[in-house]
Amino acid sequence: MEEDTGALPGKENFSEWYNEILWRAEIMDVRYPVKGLYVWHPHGFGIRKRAYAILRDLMDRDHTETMFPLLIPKTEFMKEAEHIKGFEDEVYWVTHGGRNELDVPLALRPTSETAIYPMYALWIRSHTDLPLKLYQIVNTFRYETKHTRPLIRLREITSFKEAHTVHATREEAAAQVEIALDLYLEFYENLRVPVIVSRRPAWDKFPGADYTIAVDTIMPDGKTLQIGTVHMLGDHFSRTYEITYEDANGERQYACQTCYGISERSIAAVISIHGDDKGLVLPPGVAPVEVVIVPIIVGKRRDEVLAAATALEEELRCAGFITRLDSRDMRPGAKYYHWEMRGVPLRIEVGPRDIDANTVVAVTRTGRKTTLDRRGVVEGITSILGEFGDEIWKTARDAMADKIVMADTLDATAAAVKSGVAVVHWCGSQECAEKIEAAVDASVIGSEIRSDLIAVSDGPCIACGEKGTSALVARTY
Ligand code: P5A
Repeated sequence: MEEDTGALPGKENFSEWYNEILWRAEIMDVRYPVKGLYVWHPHGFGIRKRAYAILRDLMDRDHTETMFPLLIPKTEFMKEAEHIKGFEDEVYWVTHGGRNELDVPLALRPTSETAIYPMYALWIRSHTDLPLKLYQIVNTFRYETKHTRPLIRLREITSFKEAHTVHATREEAAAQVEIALDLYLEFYENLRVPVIVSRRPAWDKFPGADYTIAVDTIMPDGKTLQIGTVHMLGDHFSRTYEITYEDANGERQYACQTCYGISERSIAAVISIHGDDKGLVLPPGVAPVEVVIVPIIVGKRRDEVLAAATALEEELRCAGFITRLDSRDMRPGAKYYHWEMRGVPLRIEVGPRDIDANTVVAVTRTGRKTTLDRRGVVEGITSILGEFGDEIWKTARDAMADKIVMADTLDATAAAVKSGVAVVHWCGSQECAEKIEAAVDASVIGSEIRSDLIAVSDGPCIACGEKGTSALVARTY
């Protein structure tokens, strides 16, 4: 691929910055000729691969991975009324096999409840079969009519992690909602992406759910991005699909269910939250290259420098770092630019002077420079990468805190949502939410807020003055 050496647009022009970084840092190619479908570049996929390895590990603690078919018969898809209403405008239908029209049209899954639950009805017989906790990581298709955007609003979601659990009681299902939220918080802490958890208003819950708890982050332009949702399904689907079990007394009961999902929006969040004007900034845990070694080759000591760099690469690989030696015949400055754009957390420079002094120079992606003793290089890098992860976590949390504004009036809310998220008092009624939304040109996205960056309280609703409690108002992706 040809090397581009132009500067990125400043991150204050976030939308432009985002579009440019996707190709300059080789994350996605947006030229695929179907709207809403994009192609992963290997570097972007490397980030996805590591992030999803973390997600898989978290899920595997307490769930089992599986894989269901992509195609769902219309007869199954159309069974749950609310679910149909929520998704019918977003479904792609397969109607033909070759030149033959199919007897039963097949939906490309927009999500897999209606593929999985008929099978759960066959599998679950007794209370001893419960709880059942399965997940899959698959592609799903949604004919989105809002503006599509790479990694953020896709028509083919390539990395849809969906979990579907079944429980004997509502209490157990409610407890599972909390377990899922904890898993998602841990996942995002690994990605160094700060989040806010809140309960979606009833009209904004998942189609077919009792209630939805969402995980949002705040993007650099102040809009929120929903990067995960956990749904309490109650017995809506179990009644539709006859998911029943025999309890200890021999009586048939409807099961209670939850489901929860994360998509490649998680990768969009990593890119957007940490990146800067020089390119990506990747947390060490998800960087496809953690350490890049750049030999500083001058004159006659070329072979000696390359041998020292190769030995260092070998040592770092053995120590478990994902390491790349960049021995291309290019100026060091061009290499620095290349790897900074791609977000590599740490660059190690090895030149003749370092060989003489038995040192190497380590420079983090955020520009912190340290001279390390060559003998203690593994320990040195381990601690620098640890500190680097903490540094970007703090930067991200501070940036999020700066974008959260307490607002007491509609005017203050309207001002706050121009560049961030407003925390207001709201009585919980749809009528007041509509008033607020019309007045401030943003949405009431959630209440029952959980975030250590937000102090929640009771107070008069900013629309009607009646008793209210803290709620989030934001422009959303
Ligand atoms: C939970 C998993 C569901 O589909 N069924 C199985 C439930 N929930 S959801 O809220 O509709 O989607 C889960 C998360 O997926 C992301 N997401 C998307 N990402 C990219 N492009 C899209 N078109 C898209 N739609 C949803 C969101 O992060 C959402 O929270």
